[in-house]
Amino acid sequence: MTATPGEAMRIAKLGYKVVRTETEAFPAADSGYHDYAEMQAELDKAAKAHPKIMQKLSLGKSYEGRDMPLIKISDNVAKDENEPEILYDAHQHAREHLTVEMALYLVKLFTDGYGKDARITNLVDSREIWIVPDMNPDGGEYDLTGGKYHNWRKNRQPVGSGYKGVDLNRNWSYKFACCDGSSPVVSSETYHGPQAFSATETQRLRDFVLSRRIGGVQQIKAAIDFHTYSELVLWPYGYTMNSTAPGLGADAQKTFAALGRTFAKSNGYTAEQSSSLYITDGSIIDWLWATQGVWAFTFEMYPNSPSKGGFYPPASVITAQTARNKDASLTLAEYADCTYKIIGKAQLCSTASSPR
Ligand code: 0X9
Ligand code: CA
Ligand code: CA
Ligand code: ZN
Repeated sequence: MTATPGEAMRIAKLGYKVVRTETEAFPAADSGYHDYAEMQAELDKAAKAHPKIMQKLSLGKSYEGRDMPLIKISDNVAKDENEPEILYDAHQHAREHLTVEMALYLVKLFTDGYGKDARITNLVDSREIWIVPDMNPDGGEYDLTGGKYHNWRKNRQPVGSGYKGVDLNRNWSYKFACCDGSSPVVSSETYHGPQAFSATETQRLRDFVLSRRIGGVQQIKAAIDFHTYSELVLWPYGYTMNSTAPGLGADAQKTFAALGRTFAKSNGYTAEQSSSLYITDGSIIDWLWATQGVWAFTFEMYPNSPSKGGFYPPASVITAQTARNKDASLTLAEYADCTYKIIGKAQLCSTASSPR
């Protein structure tokens, strides 16, 4: 029996179990990319191979009912230990498929490298690593329908006037729709949604992040939100051109810039405050920093020009362009216990790390 997503949802609400079987695939030339089902299979395989250090959990379901996997990697993985936590999330934007490959690369890096590579082993032993490989499974699958790309960015939630889709990276609540960095128009690529967290998928990640606040202390200390493309390392805030602003003082700004420049040295990207690109309001990193005190970066991955494939670079680049972010991803995790070390102000960590 088959049903449209809308029908399936109504059937599910009646109490019947709805199993999703239809899946999309990449065009044959790009079969090196993982579609949704292949991503899930890869994650299941890794979890099975590394049960002591990896768990495949769930953030819950997307608007259309797809499971949103949540990966935890750490020693004693079944226990919540008192270790700095790091979040890597990918694929808020549907057409940015290379970011799913980035997340899968990190899963492999931390699991296959454990017990073999001292740097990886130290991190897995001393950190709790969270990976959200697919923030927008509905949009990602839609982007592949009919065997061709649709240049789709948003999620697939109906938004009125027959249109679908909220820009997930404009739907976070901090300075939501404040500053012309998003659109109130339902058909726009940067439509922010009727209100903050109107999108099912931003609710899912928000609720997870808030669940990591224990005894008033946010356990997640640092994060990278992966996008494509432009080869940039970006730090908060996106909503204002000012480099310091409420909640982002001079020491924090210097620390963001020093970390960002360190990452850029290793991956060859350009490092800058996110608003230097253009103003964005309601983005995840502004929310993570301002409301949770998480040292959050946006990475815009390969390529740096539309002539190299834009949002759709060939699968032949995946290996090099994910490995390119190895050092930056590990360095962030290493600094997660005290980012202020990078500006020589470790003494700030005992006081300034308390949540605001
Ligand atoms: O516009 C975006 O959301 C990101 N660029 S993309 O081409 N991947 O859509 C940039 C976001 C940068 N701004 C913040 N992170 N605040
Ligand atoms: Ca642990
Ligand atoms: Ca913990
Ligand atoms: Zn993006």
